[in-house]
Amino acid sequence: MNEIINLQSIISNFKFQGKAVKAEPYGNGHINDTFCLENELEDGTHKRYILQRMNKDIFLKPVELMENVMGVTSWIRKKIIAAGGDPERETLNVIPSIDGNSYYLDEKGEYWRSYIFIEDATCFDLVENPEDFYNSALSFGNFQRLLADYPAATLHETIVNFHNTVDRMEKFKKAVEADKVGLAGSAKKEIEFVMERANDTRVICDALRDKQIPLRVTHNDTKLNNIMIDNQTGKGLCVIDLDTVMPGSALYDYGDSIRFGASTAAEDEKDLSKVSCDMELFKVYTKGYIEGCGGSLTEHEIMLLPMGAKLMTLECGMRFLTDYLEGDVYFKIHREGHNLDRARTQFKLVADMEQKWDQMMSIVKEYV
Ligand code: ADP
Ligand code: GN1
Ligand code: MG
Repeated sequence: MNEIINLQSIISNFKFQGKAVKAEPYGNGHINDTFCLENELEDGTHKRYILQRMNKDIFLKPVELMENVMGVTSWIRKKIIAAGGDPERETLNVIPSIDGNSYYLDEKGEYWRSYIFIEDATCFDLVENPEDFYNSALSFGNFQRLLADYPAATLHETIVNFHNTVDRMEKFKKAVEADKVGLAGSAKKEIEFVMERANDTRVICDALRDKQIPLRVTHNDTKLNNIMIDNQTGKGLCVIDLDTVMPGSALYDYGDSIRFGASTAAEDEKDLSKVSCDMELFKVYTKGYIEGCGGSLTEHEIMLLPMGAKLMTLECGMRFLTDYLEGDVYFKIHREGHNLDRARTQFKLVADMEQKWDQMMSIVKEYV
């Protein structure tokens, strides 16, 4: 963030406890501008909050988005309370603005929101041990189960066609054709890699269209750093980043977790020899996700899990590459060529999954 933001004026518009003593940029999200705010209370203790400026270029209807967040968190909250859990830590808690809204609209037209900071829990960018990954799978599966009876028709579609891989392919082709910033020549191999897999992009879309698999309420952005793992228990504590909760497929949630978490390297690793899809991690996540969903996944969904992993990885690679070709307008970048590096790791993973296809299929078959 190069601009200077007057956080103090933003902070004064929320119903926070105590007095702000510190506020700094926080986390590794690619979309919103996230800050950690630390307040001192009257008794001298400190309390932290997450303060976020929502990306309004990406989320075109922030008010509707916050309606989704309020709806989903209050739904989950009731279930947590009924199960004897801690609703302050196991779901996001929105701090209202002083005029009682779930967001604050500043004079520049920017939308802000705030959550209670979940303490004693960690968001990981890389899996540190298979147990954590298994626990994250249980939580993401469980999250989908908690929302299974949510009135889906009341949810706003925060990003239209978010995981429609056919539509993503079309957008990708247009970006290649337009070659807006003249970089297509530097990504010939990568563009070809995507084009060769154009037919694959239909598989989940067709299965949904033909009702071979059900439409569910899903998270749609299930990367490992969108879940908080409890520092004491090592268990998945709270699913965060609810901006894309919408009707979708369980294959999206499962697939996106594999894409990010079963990779042996960071999403933007430059040394591709370090990047592969770890079959041990694939196995533990598959087990955890199917368990977390509480037996609700159909046989057809289970058989399509490897395709979910491959297509979510291909889609994400396509999205990074599209953004590279369009001049880095979507994902935050931290170095030149960052989106191309990210696209390359995704394509390396796709190629690796294709090599390991039989292994992946035999792992999921154990659960049919
Ligand atoms: P983005 O959409 O940009 O990824 P997130 O909502 O995922 O934004 O937030 C970015 C990061 O901020 C998360 O990966 C996490 O580290 C941290 N974070 C978000 N919400 C909380 C919270 N309630 N408590 C603690 N950390 C949080
Ligand atoms: C973004 O918001 P964040 O950083 O958790 C993106 C995901 C991508 C991911 C790739 C709303 O996730 O779809 O898979 O980056 N979120 C949105 O790391 O586009
Ligand atoms: Mg996030």
